[in-house]
Amino acid sequence: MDGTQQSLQQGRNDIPAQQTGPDLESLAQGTVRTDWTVAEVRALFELPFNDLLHTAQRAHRQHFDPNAIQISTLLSVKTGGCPEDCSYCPQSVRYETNVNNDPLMELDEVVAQASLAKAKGATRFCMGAAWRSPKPKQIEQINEMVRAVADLGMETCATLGMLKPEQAEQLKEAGLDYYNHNLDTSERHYKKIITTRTYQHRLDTLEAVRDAGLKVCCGGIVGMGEEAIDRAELLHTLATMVEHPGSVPINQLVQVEGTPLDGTEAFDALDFVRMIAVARILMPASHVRLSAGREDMSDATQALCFLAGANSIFYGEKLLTTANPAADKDRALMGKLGIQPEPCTKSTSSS
Ligand code: SAM
Ligand code: DTB
Ligand code: SF4
Repeated sequence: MDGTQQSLQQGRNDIPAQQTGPDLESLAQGTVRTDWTVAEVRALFELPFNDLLHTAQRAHRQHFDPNAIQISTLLSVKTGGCPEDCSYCPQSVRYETNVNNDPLMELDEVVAQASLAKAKGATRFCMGAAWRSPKPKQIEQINEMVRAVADLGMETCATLGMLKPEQAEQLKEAGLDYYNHNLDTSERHYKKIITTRTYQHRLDTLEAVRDAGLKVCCGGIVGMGEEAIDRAELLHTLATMVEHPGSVPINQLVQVEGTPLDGTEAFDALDFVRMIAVARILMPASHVRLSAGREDMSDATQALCFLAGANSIFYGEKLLTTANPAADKDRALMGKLGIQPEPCTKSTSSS
């Protein structure tokens, strides 16, 4: 016996006997459940990496083509000057960043950007505004943009801050498909990240969005100095909503100079992959989006995310204000992996 084998054998005596773990066979069936416990979620995070990824990939295949991903492009239609204090965000007026306070974009410009995104292969166009919540006039202006983008034959998404039930209904009426509103993190950690609106405010907006018949896009950010329990609690909250969000963006913090979270310890790539895999198992029929942070990820990390069940990306060189991989780089990655764009769900005369 060589030294390594000896030490491995000796080490084995120190490892506690394995407790009964999650039933991987049952999880791989991909049954949609909303009754998960936090203990169950934690146990998923503690699985050996290979068991976790294999189970996530099996659950993924129950609901999706494993070689297709949904492609969204983002546009910041109202950039900067936001009164909120989200400590990750370069658009808050409270932090000195290089983001200016721009007015709402003209309709023509939005349509031009959406057409370009469509020509490059995006099927969904997501319009973001740096608002705490939109005013009535602003909802009207956004509604015009929604109608025009829908007329291009694209799916539409908006992220405009907090909404009242009637505002969600107005957006639905205009033809909006998805509304993005993230929980960002666990309720406990949230208080250290944002003080100007509560977790309950976010849950109320999500309820208004759901009740209006809009599809919910809701996820969070990792790498904000949270603990493992916070990531488990965030996914638990999402996976125990009355209905799982149709789209679950998992963002890795993009650190921006001037924001309070700049300088936070870099997030471990394999922990990011775990986050994707656990989201996939908990919400097997939802699109899980490998969202912000891809500029800092290797092709290998992204490939592992797809294996773990990520099946959506933001595509195009810009997120809202920060960089995203160039479209040709993403096309090359998809080519290497044999991944195809998922077909658009919209069928209009112009599409
Ligand atoms: N102002 C609206 C709001 O906050 O509801 C909509 C736009 S806001 C920029 C949308 C989401 O982007 C945030 O909730 C957050 O999850 C994500 N985000 C913002 N800055 C980020 C960053 N630096 N890194 C990763 N995700 C970020
Ligand atoms: C989401 O979950 N991530 C996107 C989108 N929804 C709106 C935003 C990421 C923003 C990253 C920082 C920036 O570009 O300003
Ligand atoms: Fe404003 Fe949204 Fe940024 Fe928060 S995340 S500061 S609400 S733009």
